[in-house]
Amino acid sequence: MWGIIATWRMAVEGVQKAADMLKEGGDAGDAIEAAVREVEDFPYYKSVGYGGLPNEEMEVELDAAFMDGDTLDIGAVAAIRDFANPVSIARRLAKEKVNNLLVGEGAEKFAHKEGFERKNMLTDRAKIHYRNRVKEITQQEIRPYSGHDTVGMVCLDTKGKMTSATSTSGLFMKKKGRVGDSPVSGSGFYVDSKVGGASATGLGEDVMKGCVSYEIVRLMREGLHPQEACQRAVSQFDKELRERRGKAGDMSLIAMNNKGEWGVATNIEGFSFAVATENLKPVVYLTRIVDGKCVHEPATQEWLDEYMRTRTAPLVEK
Ligand code: SD4
Repeated sequence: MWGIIATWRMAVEGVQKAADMLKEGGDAGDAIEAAVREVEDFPYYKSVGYGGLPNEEMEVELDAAFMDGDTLDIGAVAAIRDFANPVSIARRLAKEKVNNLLVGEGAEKFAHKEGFERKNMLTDRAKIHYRNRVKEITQQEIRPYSGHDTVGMVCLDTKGKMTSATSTSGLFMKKKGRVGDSPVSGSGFYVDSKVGGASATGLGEDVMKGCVSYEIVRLMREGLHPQEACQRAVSQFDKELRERRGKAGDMSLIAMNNKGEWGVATNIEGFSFAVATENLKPVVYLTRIVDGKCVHEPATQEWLDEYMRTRTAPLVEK
């Protein structure tokens, strides 16, 4: 069995690419890296890689992680600037014995020495978003921007190896140096090939409070199906946050176990994800919350067309 699951519609081209590799017996590390890079390189996605939205200083600071579920190796970078594919830097770091999580300038120096491609990640389009946002923002609190799209994935190859990876520009207008859940083990991602893996998108500050990706893997280890594990972890933690803090940030989690079974849960309307397995060709699903339970339906062609149209629509400066 092989499979890959990823947050948001934007991941489907990468999922397709990974599926092509996995069905030929490709490695889960290579497949997930190729899939995440595909998202990082597409300039119209506003929360990942090139074209990602900047922090309050108008700099694009990126977070990314990679985990190998066989060895439990982890590599992650946080607040890194001017490199094209943070997920590849994270994967390279995962091979190091020490220094698995590097931030800011240290991460940039490592990437430079390792020969990674430098790239100015701030696009003209992102600059317009920035200037428009500056005009709106004065009294608003910072939260995931509408259409916020961190990519998080879990992958299983035919040898039973599992991997997990994330990549994000974090929250639009975040403070310089702010790091979310995406490069933090157990929060934005976790994977153990003996069980399965999970990954998150949403408000990092809240996801980190519950180590939600690890919690889902823990529940799967106890025998829960990935869908039940995601549902229980997200519902319980959402409730916990509301009881203790009066509100809960956006939280959407995807998971897959080592049999290729998968699950998704969210506390928001409008979450989409992409999945492919040996038995399922790459497909985009939309999740609705019905009586407190997440229900997934394949996205219609109309929805898919509208998604691309709005993502690539001309942008006017306000
Ligand atoms: C963060 N979790 O930096 C990320 C943001 C995100 O979709 O997921 N946006 O907090």
